[in-house]
Amino acid sequence: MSIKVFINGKYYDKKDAKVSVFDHGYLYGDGVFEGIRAYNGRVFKLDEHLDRLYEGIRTLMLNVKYTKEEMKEIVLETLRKNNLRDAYIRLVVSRGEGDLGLDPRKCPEPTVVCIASKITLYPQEMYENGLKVVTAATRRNVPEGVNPQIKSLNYLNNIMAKIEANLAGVPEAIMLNIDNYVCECTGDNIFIVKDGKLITPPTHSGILIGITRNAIIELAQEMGIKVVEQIFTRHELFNADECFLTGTAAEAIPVVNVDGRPIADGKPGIITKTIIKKFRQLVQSEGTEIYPEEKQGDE
Ligand code: PXG
Repeated sequence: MSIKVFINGKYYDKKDAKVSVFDHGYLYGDGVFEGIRAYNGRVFKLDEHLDRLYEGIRTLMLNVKYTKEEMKEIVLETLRKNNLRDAYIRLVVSRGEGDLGLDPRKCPEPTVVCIASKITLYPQEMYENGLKVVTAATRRNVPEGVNPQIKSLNYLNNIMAKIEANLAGVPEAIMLNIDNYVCECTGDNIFIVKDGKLITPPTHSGILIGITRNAIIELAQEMGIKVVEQIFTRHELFNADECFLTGTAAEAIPVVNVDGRPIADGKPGIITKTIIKKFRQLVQSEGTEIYPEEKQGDE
């Protein structure tokens, strides 16, 4: 069965799911997106993803006609139309179709797309043995420009950093901010463990405030682990006891080597492993139900 894609109020088969070349999302990267996961019939942190999407929408002054509640229903209905219980959801809101020229006033109506599909994850082996990563020369963009808190359709800095990772033969790259502090990865936030404490860069260092990051902070605090949002350098990263990345696609995944330096003994740490386990339990047990008519225990 072909997947059904939502575009501006209608569902299209994958082969017919097309957006105009005059859409300013395509022409200028003018728009925002979200990557969301569903596990076991529930959408994880849907409200948080929609809050972040609508913050970007407000800042970019996109004239979206759907309320947050309606957008929520679009996500759930797209999952139902595709009979999915475990999925990766991509919501895209672009400026819409308009004549050439940057001016957003050329575009009367934003384009809203919702794709629900299967997800390809890092291989299980990487969760067990951890990732090798490198630091990219390309910096994360500055908050004074396009604020990294906006999950915008312009990901070029991150894509350049991803190319650097590809060239180095590793799956991810660490991005620094212009002050040389560790910021995040191309599509994941970063945590280190030092002396039993979790440390992650603060919002003002120029990161996307990851939904997974926030969930992990909460989880760690519930486990009695101290969490601090604090800037740190590559030196501190090289000398951390443990390191892991968090993101909707990756969930939580250990990092065992940065720029050729093994992190501690070069194996995933105990706190990292515990957090990964707890996070996996969490995603299976909470979220917005896609099929609320299903009886409990009916699965
Ligand atoms: N930093 C950046 C720059 C991201 O793009 C994260 C951190 C993690 O945020 P969340 O909210 O997911 O915990 C992201 C998220 C994709 C894809 O298709 C990218 C992300 C999420 C899902 C899918 O490449 N980026």
